[in-house]
Amino acid sequence: MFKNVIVRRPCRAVIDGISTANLGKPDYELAQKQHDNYIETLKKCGVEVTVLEADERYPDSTFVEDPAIVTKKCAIITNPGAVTRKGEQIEIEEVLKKFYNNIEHITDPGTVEGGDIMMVGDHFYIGLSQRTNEEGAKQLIAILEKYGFSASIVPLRKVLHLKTGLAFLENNNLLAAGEFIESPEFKAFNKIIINEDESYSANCIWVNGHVLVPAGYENTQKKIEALGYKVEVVDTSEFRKIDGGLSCLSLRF
Ligand code: CIR
Repeated sequence: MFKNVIVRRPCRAVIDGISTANLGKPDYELAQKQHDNYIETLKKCGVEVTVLEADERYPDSTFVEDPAIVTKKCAIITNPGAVTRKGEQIEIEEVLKKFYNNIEHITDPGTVEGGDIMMVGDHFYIGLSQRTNEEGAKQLIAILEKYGFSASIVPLRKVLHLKTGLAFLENNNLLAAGEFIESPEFKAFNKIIINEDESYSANCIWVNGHVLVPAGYENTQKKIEALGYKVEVVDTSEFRKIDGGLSCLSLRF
């Protein structure tokens, strides 16, 4: 179960977030409203939400999942691979100090972004991507093993982050899209295949028995409801325009 969630308000510069989506620029006001609703939905799932102020220096800083990895035993401050995101990790460390005694760091030349890390119980899958390099993964594995966790590497071919195409919903249930549908690494899971035209909705989050699903993806929504979860639909259209989804918007621990 999760007790805490950290989010950061989208800044005005969110319109300049890194994007490959070709969907135009986010509408700042609407992004704010969607973020309000995201927070309210999380509260419904029984977590305490810490809301950080917008940080105009970093257009993508609302995606707090990337500068840190939060586990049961420690927090790991990452080292973002994207140039415009370097520095976000310094800000998140300040906040995580209030929650964790054990804080670890990924350092140059290693880079890691939290979106590439998927926690499944005591095991961590690490996506090797444009943002997370081999040296970063090596450092991360050493840290995780020090705390008694295990880890394995998954090379990515197309998607931005590992969790762009995967979501672990507990109880062995795994949403999988695109390049992950046939991956041997995930053979043992009860895989829920996300249709290609709904691939964005592979990025859902499990929060204490509820599953947050992005608005507008009916097939995915039905599949998750059929598994018995309480589905919470949240509109993330403005974050999608800058390649962000539900998981990217929070740290959950
Ligand atoms: C970026 O390219 O870094 C942001 N525009 C999107 C980050 C999405 N984060 C995530 O998948 N964890």
